[in-house]
Amino acid sequence: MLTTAPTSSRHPTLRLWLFASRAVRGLAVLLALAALLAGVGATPLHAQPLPPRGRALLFPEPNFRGDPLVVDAGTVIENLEFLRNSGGRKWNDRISSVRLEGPVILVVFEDAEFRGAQATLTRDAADLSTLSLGDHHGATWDNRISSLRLEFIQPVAPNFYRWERREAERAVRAAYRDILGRDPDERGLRDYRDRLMEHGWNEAQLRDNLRLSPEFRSRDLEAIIRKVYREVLGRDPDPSGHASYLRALRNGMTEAEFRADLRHSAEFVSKAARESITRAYRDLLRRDPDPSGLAYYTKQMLERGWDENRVRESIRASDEYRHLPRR
Ligand SMILES: [Ca+2]
Repeated sequence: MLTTAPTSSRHPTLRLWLFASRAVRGLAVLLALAALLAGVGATPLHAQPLPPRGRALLFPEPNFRGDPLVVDAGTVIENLEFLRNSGGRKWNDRISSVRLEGPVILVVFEDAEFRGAQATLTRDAADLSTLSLGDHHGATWDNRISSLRLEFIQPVAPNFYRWERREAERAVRAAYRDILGRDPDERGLRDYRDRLMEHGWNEAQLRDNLRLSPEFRSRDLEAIIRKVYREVLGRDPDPSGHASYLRALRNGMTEAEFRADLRHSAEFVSKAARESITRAYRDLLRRDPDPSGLAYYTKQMLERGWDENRVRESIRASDEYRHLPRR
């Protein structure tokens, strides 16, 4: 299930992929025929083992929400600009969470044609805004993927991923930022780069190792909880929120993951929705929203995925807006 743009046939990689996909379908038909024929005569002597299956689900929203782009193992997408979802929106710079199924790794790139920063995902990522790019501007992978490859994991050749020096250093820098909240010192950068390049470590091993470091284990969790609650929700933690985040942080949750998790809470989402709706009312209708308008638009935003622009469109279509004296 790969949604394609009308312009896709002009695009060599995509055409190749579509061809491959047709070939796979053709093969399936042949196999079905062979099975039929075999059934007529005798039991086949050598049942062919099925190849390992795997796929990735790429979601437009964090926490695996929204209609995903589904890609099968072996897929190479040179430019997400040429892929659109069923609503006609381009997939470029629009992926916010990733689920991996089966023995696959996903190699993602910041730019089209496998250029720019790259990262290898070996496990689910519920929120790409918690994964730093490793550049010098503190950017994350959220809404930034422009090309990708979904590869089978080769269990017999665990070191098949060959790190370029620059990429290895980028991965170390990103992991330090995400897990320790700082840039690596010279020695840490060198040691972990060597482990990636010479000992065949992957990015997940690097990150797991940092989570076991004394520096990470001795974080001031109380201070982190107070700080993040104030930043995101503008208040002190309640006892039950405090207890559950304390547990999660002790189990290795990073500060960025904590912040992202709170940003997905009903409290934050409805607070943000209320702010958007109030802004739209003041701009367009020159008044604050009444309770029923606020309730209606909050529902549309939380349950039907409306954004502020969609709210504004709807307000512009209202009688009140149309009858407003023009400035
Ligand atoms: Ca991009």
